[in-house]
Amino acid sequence: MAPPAESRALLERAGQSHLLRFWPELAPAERDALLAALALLGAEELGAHCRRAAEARERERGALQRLDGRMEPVPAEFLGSVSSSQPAALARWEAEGFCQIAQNKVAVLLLAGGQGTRLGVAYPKGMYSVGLPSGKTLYQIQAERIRKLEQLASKKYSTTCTIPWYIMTSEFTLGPTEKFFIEHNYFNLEKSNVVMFEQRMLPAVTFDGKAILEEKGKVAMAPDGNGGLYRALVDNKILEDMARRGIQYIHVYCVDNILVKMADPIFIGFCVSKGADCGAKVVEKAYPTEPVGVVCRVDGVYQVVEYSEISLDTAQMRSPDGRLVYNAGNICNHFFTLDFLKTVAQKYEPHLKQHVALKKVPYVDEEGNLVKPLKPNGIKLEKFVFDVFQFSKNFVAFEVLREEEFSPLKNADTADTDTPTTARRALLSQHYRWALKAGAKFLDENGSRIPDRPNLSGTEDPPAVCEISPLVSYFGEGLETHMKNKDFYSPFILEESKTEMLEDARMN
Ligand code: UD2
Repeated sequence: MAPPAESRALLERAGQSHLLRFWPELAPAERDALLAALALLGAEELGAHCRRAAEARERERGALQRLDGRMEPVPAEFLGSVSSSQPAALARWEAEGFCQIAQNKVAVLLLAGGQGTRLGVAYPKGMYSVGLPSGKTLYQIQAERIRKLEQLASKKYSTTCTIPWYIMTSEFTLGPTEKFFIEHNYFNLEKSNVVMFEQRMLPAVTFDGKAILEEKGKVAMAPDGNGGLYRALVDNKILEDMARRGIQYIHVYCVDNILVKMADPIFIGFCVSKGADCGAKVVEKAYPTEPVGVVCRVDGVYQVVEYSEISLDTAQMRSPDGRLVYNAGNICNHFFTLDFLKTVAQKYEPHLKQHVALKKVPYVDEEGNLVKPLKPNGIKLEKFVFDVFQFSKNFVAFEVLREEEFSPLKNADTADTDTPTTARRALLSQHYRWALKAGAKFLDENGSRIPDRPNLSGTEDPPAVCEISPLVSYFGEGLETHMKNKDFYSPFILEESKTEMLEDARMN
């Protein structure tokens, strides 16, 4: 049976009739599914999308040089920093942050729609366990940090507060993420305070502007980038949900940073105190080609220039003090006011740039064989979450310490950086440093004292293994009660259930 004449005519006009090439071979259900998918995309829109993708790729090939001359670093007055601020200022910002959290004005929003191709697992990254002694996954760690922070804020203000957790997923991640949360009873968070929603998908396109078939009857689709957030907020009425709950400030973050300080009271307090509508946490970039974007100004307007979009010459530029000129490394931790998000969603979203990502997209060739290309063959158009900085009326950046706050999980252990091993090491060295600071002593399996290494960096394996549950401590606070002058056999896990025992021992 021939495909419906109307569909064929529409696709032909849009330059996409190849999508029906295998029609005669498709089973009835596959035909229905293909027609339904094409109807949803709309032939005209699909044609326009494919043209846009091919043109954008052409344009971007010559764009780097032009951007370089227009970049300038973030001026010092708009850049706060943990390391150069007085303790009193940090304490003030922290108190401000806690005050906002206690009033139920703060939410966290997780970007979790990515495909995690570099890590090479077939499930959402948040479900990944980096091999901690507790076996906890990224999602569990994050859920426990939220619970602890709620407790801390509630206690400080003798109230009961909630930090709603919004999770943006995609067609790839929604199903498994939901299932995982249900299986784990939402990690003891109130289900109604965990709001999952889905971002849109876009077809992948060949360099000459044709949508790609990943199966004989299936168009290859990919999420529309983490800047798809702004459309997804509208599609799913999330801003209304936030307004209903009285949320005013939102901390947006990406799924794979094992050290993420969700709803960090210091960062929230800093942004609120400065009257910012939009803010970004940054760390000092480690080396010129590190795969993090840099926060800077382009033509006087705030922006992140992504690692794939900065030229090597510019990335390597150094100031007289030897630091990289563009050193404000974006760690995908953003602050937004609800009002700012509303303005972006209503007014600016259509103007956000569509970035070109060149990917290896598996496809069926003209003979119908499945091909897994060895080099990029497809264009994915993506919006970036930080591209809204340009619309901010009062943008601030806040520099934090890498070893305390940034260790992303991007690659499998075969790579040198940003792997399960580096993430596990970063977390365990941080917990080891916290434990030492709280006065803990460590013993090996023979009962011999393990010499202390208080200045251990996040890139080394700690001499003793000590994992501290986020339910016991959010960021190293309150550990003396459980650990001061006590001996712990390595490896040791400080779980909430053990803390009472330790306190009893201290009293006696
Ligand atoms: C991101 C930043 C980069 C740097 C780096 C630090 C962007 C665009 N780039 O780069 O500047 O800060 O992180 O770790 O933010 N995601 C979605 N939907 C999508 C695509 C991605 O939700 O369609 C999520 C993804 O699940 C992850 C986050 O966005 O949580 C970042 O995505 P990525 O890991 O692909 O970004 P990366 O490492 O290229």
